[in-house]
Amino acid sequence: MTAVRPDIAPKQAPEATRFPTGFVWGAATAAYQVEGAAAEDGRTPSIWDTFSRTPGKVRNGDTGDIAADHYHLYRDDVALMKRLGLKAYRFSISWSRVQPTGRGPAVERGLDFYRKLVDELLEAGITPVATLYHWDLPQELEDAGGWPQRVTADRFADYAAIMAGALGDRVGTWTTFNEPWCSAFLGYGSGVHAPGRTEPASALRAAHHLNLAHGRAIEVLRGQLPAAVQTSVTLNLHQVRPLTASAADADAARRIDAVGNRIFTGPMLRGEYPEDLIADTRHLVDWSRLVQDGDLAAISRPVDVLGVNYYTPTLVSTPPEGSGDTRNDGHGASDHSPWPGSEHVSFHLAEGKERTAMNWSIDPNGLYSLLMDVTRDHPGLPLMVTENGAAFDDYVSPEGRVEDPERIAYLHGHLDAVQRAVADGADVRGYFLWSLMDNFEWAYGYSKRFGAVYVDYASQRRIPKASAHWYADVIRRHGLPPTGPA
Ligand code: IFM
Repeated sequence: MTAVRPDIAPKQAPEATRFPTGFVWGAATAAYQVEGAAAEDGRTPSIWDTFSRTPGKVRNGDTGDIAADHYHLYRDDVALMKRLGLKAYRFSISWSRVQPTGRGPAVERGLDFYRKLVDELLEAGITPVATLYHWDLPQELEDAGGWPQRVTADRFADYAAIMAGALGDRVGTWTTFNEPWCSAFLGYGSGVHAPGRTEPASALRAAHHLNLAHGRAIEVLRGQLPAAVQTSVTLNLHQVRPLTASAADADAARRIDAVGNRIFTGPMLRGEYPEDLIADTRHLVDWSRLVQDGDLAAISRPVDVLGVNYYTPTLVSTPPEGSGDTRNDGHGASDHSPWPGSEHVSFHLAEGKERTAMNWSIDPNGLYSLLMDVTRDHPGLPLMVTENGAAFDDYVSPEGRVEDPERIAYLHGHLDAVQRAVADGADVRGYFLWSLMDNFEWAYGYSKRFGAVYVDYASQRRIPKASAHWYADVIRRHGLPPTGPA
């Protein structure tokens, strides 16, 4: 087993580099990206199994069949987390592993995996943070219509009840959804994610039913969980910026903010869909029929903490000729836009900024602004950075080490941004690095490495990268090293 490098010795950090008492240090993964064991112990295909087996959908024809084999190696992985000093582990549950058809009774063998994982974490002193849905709908539910169908929200509430019954009180925080924007708009709009449909109206319907499913699940969870257990949802809020000061670009930013962010924060945190979103999309859906009596009250049930994922800002304009260009929206190439009703907006890469292997520009101020914007718009709402990190072209040196100074610089800059936001009044309770280890990066397959821990997929050997040792040092200090990356 690899030990945490001793050459980064814990030092006493000056007060200025410290984070609030109780600030949680974690790392995150998701079921389909790491578990593997795709057909074991009763698990049935999810939409990502089907999608990844469809030729041309995922780079190199990669699938999550084996992934990082976390299903079998979870004990070693938890031991590694402990050595790194992680205080919390954010993972997701594979719905089709615990409820193979998406309805009816749970399969005990599937539940057992998560019981054992949670036991192992608690034994190691690591708080489990569980996400119910990170994009892997049971295929049977997609065959019945998927998220554009209202009944899928009912199915999700039943599944939430199963998980609360099985593990409720032993998980620190229950999160309903990870990035429902991706499920709705990449899954049913641009089609670069499973199930690969390209239907703008269905994408909007999916967004509403994901919102409804969230609200129904929060009701179920709150009804079953002890008061000390937290509920949440994680959103990939786009930090939208207009390219120029023109009115046209301001309108582009407003539109993308509406269909990228406020379509979720509006109903969840204010109990209403934004008027401008409805106006921009009313040629696609009849919102007065889609949103039924009681839906908004259900969706706006309070959460204890809002999870925020951030990687890069979103720079937009309205092109003079009016034809949009989504090549740089950061969400993958498609002839179909994931921005229904605002297809004429163009996306840009900021000039002069460094980029990650995803071609995403590196801009820690975007995270600072995002946390401050949410704090301004929703005062008093506790926040958690549930994902932040970067892919780089990592490799193992002949000495068996993985040096990733760019990732250390990325993490340092973004943690500094979190600290500045906290100092300026944002109630940020914790930070989860994406990702604990290299994994299946959706349509990019295994070609992108986001991990702090390198995974050699041929042997399943884990090698903590230099950034993992650096992060372990940050955790020990409860603050950033005073002089930047080690
Ligand atoms: O890998 C994904 C994760 O599943 C969701 N948020 C963004 C990450 C990087 O693309």
